[in-house]
Parts: sequence; C-alpha cells; structure tokens
Amino acid sequence: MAEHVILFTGPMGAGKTTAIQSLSEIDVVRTEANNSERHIVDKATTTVALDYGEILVGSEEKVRLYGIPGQKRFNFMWTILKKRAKGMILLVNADAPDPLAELTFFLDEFRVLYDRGGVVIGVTRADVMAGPTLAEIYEALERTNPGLVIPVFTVDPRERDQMQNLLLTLVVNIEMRAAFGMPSVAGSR
Ligand SMILES: Nc1nc2c(ncn2[C@@H]2O[C@H](COP(=O)(O)OP(=O)(O)OP(=O)(O)O)[C@@H](O)[C@H]2O)c(=O)[nH]1
Ligand SMILES: [Mg+2]
Repeated sequence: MAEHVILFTGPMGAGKTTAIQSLSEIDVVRTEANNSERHIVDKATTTVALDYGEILVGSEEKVRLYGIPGQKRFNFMWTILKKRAKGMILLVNADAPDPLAELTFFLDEFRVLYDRGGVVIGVTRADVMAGPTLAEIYEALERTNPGLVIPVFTVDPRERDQMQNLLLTLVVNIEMRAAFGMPSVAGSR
C-alpha cells in the first residue's frame, strides 16, 4: 500500500489539531495541555508534542497526518517531525497579528518539505477576521520564495470536505512531482 507522510504546520491557533481531527479515520493521538498563553491565543488547550491521524485516499493510499505544536518553545519537536514527512499543509490564521510573516517563517523553517514533496497553504479563521487577500499572499510568496508553486486556499479546518480538498491537492502535487520529476523551483533542475 502506497503511503504519504504529511505534516501540518503553522502558528498556534491556526487549526492544525482541528484539521487532523476533521480528516482522520482513526482516533487522533493528541497531546493537548492547558494553554498558559491565553493572552496570545485565547483557547483552552495547546499541542505540546504532536497530533497524529490517518486517512485513506482512494482505497490504496494511506496518508499519515502529523501536526506540530505551533509554539516555538516546543520547536525541538519540529526537528523530529520534519525528518519523516514528505509534504506540508501550512495553515495560517487570518486573525494572527501578522499572517504574512507567519507564513514566511513556517515556509522557511519547513522548506525541506517543499523540496521533498510539496506544500499547500490554507488560510483559516477568515470568517473571524479578514486577513490578507490571496493576491497579497501570492505576492509575498513570489517576493520571498520566487518560483515555488504553492496552491493557496481559504479553509475552515472544522469542515472535513474543505480539508479533504486541500489534502488531495497536496497528494496530487506530490505524485505529479514524483512521476514527472518536476523541478522544485520553476526553471531550475
Ligand atoms: N471560526 C473559526 N474557527 C476556527 C477556524 N479554524 C479553526 N478554528 C478554531 O480555532 C481553534 C484552533 O485551535 P487548534 O486546532 O487547537 O489550533 P492548533 O493550530 O492546533 O494550535 P496549537 O496546537 O496551539 O499550535 C479551534 O478552537 C478551532 O475550532 C475557522 O476557520 N473559523
Ligand atoms: Mg494543535
């Protein structure tokens, strides 16, 4: 059975745990602890180690879904989780103080996953606050990472269908790159 290992990254409160919960067909392994940073992101709990779930795509392909803790003080886990993954779903909440800076930071930190497989971006909590427009996001991506091909969606991680679209886009991207040996940066090999 073919297998994909996908990492959900992004800042605290972006919806990584929520997304894996929506997608997973097994009981999700969660490592939630009380959130002592409620002045920064007002939610009851935060991931301190990882999330883990699984979903079958088609009948053949198992996708392992891992989520990082968004808080930088747990970034020792980022190093561990980065090792095995072959693609990334980068979630950024529209109500973060500076969503474009978060996006650039996490893309830079986990850039190896683009090179290994692919990246798809989901802008979350757009119903809570109007964040950057898709045009502003593509402009920031082109300025900071020229030539990368990264689809961007607005999504609500609580909605399974929306997360499935995001995940399938990533899986197709990864498989196309694997099948056709597409360059990770347009124009280079
Ligand atoms: N209204 C709204 N709420 C959302 C949306 N996406 C996520 N949420 C909520 O925002 C919160 C996100 O929390 P988590 O899923 O724990 O976020 P996380 O990215 O795992 O955060 P850390 O583990 O702390 O890094 C949850 O309460 C979600 O229900 C959205 O698009 N709209
Ligand atoms: Mg979490």
